[in-house]
Amino acid sequence: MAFHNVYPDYQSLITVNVSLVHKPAYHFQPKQNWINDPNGPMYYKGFYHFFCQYNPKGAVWGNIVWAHSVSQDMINWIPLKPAIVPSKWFDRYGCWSGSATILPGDKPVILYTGVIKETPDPGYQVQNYAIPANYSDPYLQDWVKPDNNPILKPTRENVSSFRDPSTAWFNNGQWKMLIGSRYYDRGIAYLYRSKDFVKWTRAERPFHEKSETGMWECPDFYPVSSLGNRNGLDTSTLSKDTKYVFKVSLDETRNEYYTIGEYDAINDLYLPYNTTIDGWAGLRYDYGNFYASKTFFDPVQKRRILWGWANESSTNDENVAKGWAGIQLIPRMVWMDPSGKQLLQWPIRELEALRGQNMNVQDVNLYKGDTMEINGITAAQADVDVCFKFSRLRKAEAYNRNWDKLPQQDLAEDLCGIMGATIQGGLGPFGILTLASKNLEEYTPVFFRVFKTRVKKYKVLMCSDATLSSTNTQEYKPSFGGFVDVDLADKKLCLRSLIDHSVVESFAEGGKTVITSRVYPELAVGLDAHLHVFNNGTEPIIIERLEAWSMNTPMMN
Ligand code: DQQ
Repeated sequence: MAFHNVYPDYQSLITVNVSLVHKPAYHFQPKQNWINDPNGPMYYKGFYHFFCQYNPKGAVWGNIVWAHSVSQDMINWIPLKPAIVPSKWFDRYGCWSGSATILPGDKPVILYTGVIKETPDPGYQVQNYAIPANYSDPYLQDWVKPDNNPILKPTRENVSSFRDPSTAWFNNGQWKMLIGSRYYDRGIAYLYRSKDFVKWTRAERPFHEKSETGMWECPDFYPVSSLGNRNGLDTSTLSKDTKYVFKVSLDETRNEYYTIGEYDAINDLYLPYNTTIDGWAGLRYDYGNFYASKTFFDPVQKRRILWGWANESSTNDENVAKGWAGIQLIPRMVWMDPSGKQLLQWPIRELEALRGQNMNVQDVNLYKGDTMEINGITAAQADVDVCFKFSRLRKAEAYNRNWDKLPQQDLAEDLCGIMGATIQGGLGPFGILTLASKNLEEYTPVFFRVFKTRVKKYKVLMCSDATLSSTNTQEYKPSFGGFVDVDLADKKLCLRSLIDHSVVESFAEGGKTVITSRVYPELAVGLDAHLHVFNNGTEPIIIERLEAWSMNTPMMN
């Protein structure tokens, strides 16, 4: 849904009622109203700071300011007043997305996009900076926008496609940062250099660009350790062993993709390896509802953390009626997979402190058509971690070799739509039924199905299918899917799902493939929600180990 559409009739409708029915409990969100992109995450003097795009009036996009919260664990949040709100000629029509950079001497600076005119659609964009009014306030409650703003104006051809400054990095005596843009259908990340963080000059060549990808929003660029090391790196780290990640959010498809590559620090160019697809069919952090993501380096725990926004799948009218829209997904640690081909992601371990009442299952067989309920936990607010084993791969269904000609994301989604959890298979479908109603009128299955290619390789499909999630017919109910890059030598597949009322965030195989679904059951609500494990393949599956926890509710804004 292209939310940049302004809904004049909706954007200033004041929220009167907040419905808690589908409101997530442990995912980041304000008390009410609309949020979108994560902005400027950082750590400062004992607190994690988080900002995001926020409509202070109502529950659809519009009137955008930077909401601000602080936390000591990124799970419990204290709300502060919005940090950046339209107040000057250079941001009168909106304070759009941006990033934080910590300058030497522990001095944070925010770069953000200001909208100075409403035309041309979606607005005339410039780049601004803001600095703390009082560096000794660990909450950084007040921000100053100096009068020498804007620091960057667009060129004639990209006045309305010039936004979302990245975190800056420092090398060869200068600061560097990226701005998302396009030229017709060519997505572009422009690189700017500065010695003083105020006067910026555009590099002659874009940092990276790609035809037929449309406007690049929220570019993110960072180093990752490549030595099988989970430690994150500060954005300015430059070493021979380091690999780089470059991510863009595609306005046209509302998906993101990332590549892994090299950084040419002399010419300030990004060079993706030819082993990763550079285009909309590239790798995704999340094959479901996930957009405008941004990472930051956590200097305390030496890790890189990824934040991503999950929009609602409900209609504008429904959002206005419930009084809120948009959540941030649980912050994820990201690091390089030992294969070097992709990243791995895992919910930050601080989340585990919310785990309460617990259920365990071990060594239980699931034969074709079996479902088993996991009782004793609050299934609408839970964390489930399960590993499935099987003794043979022989029954895996044939993988049609023509499928390889299709973009893998489309294929995965199509297969999940056609071969849902109820369609019997060989090795799979097996997995969990989340947010299930008592008599299974509603449920959101998260499951695996294994295919065998002609060269005796296995293709593992992961699905998170909202088709039957709700008896409400108005919602968007996609069958999200992604492939999981494993060889199955250990004949085992593991899955973790974070279930939180209207969000199911699922991690396969230690974070190789991740899918988030937003769903709004009518019956499987609160204490009427159930959790099951199931197998609908002819090959028996063994639940090697399942642990499920009721999740407690943190302090949430
Ligand atoms: N959201 C912001 C823009 C950004 C878009 C406006 C991405 O800065 O390009 O709310 O979701």
